[in-house]
Amino acid sequence: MMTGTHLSNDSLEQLHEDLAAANMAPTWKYIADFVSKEPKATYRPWLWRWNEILPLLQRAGDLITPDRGAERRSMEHVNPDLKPYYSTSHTIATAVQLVKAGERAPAHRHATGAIRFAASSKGGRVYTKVQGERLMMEENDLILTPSWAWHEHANETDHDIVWLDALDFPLVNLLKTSIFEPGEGAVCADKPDNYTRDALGLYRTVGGGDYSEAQPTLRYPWVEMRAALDRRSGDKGCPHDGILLEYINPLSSGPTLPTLSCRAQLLRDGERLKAHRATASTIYYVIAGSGSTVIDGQLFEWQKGDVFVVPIWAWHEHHNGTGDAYLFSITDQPAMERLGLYREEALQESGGHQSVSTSFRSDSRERNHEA
Ligand code: GTQ
Ligand code: FE2
Repeated sequence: MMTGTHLSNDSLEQLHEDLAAANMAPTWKYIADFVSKEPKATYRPWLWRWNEILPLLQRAGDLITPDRGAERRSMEHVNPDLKPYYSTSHTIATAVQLVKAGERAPAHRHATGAIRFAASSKGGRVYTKVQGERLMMEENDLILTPSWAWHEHANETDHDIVWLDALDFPLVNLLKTSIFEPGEGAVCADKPDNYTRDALGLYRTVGGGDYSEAQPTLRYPWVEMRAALDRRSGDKGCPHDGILLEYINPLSSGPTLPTLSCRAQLLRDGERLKAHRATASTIYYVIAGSGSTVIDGQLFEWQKGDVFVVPIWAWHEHHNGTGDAYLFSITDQPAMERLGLYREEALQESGGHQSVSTSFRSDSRERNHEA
């Protein structure tokens, strides 16, 4: 033989041992582990009730101030299977943030992209200043803070605001690309209100030149999104999502952010949708109404303010109760599409409906943790 180390009484077991010692792995033994037949979620669906989370945030209201150091008074929705990552799905983390009357939170920027959804606001001069532009937060407005955009929060009203944050830091951290920079003083020249919207709309300042930001820093008013949904309420809609609209980037007509797509949907009175699954994870926030979603055979009943996560490749179908329901959602579908990894399929059996085997109970927390 060419190699002096070849042994005539060699065995496969011996080879496997020697491969391990040489920091090599035999594909013939492990291929199913690293080229799995199907996506493995490795984390479960979960739901956080507004009623249970809000008191915790109120307590933080008395104990934390969002100044430099604490940085933000927000609390992450941590999936019980993703505790080391502080994340809600494997790619997205949502949180609730409280900014009390008269407070501000300091400027910073980070590689992670973020959106805010103004879950509970009385309107007025409460805003996130993004790249020098004040984006006002009326109830259920969507605000973007794209990757590396300076942002700070201010509540100049006499009432507190609570909003939902969604960030792509689990994906950014998986890719080891996190950067964070605190801001000192005026990090960015102030822009007039509605600057971006005007620049990307029908009118602009004469001689103002092209819009210069890589990603638009936009506010999407709920009154407009809601009107757009309601205009479609007589449509047939999608069998899986009912009336579903995506918040788009008007510069590219692409998704909301490169990594995240935000959507709002209308589920009509008694609407029962069919199950599908995709190589994307989605986090839902209930804007209004009540109903349920079956996720991999588990029933999740939801009402206004609740947040729930549909893991990657999990079957899910929404059933609305009585009256209209509106859901806001954040999905990593754009990231998957950009990587050429997006797939989806509809459930074929049982007319597209799953059989329900269990109901979600958040007080099953302890038992689930040990499982
Ligand atoms: O408001 O800038 O929930 O940077 C987590 C990180 C909110 C924010 C979070 C953040 C922010
Ligand atoms: Fe931030």
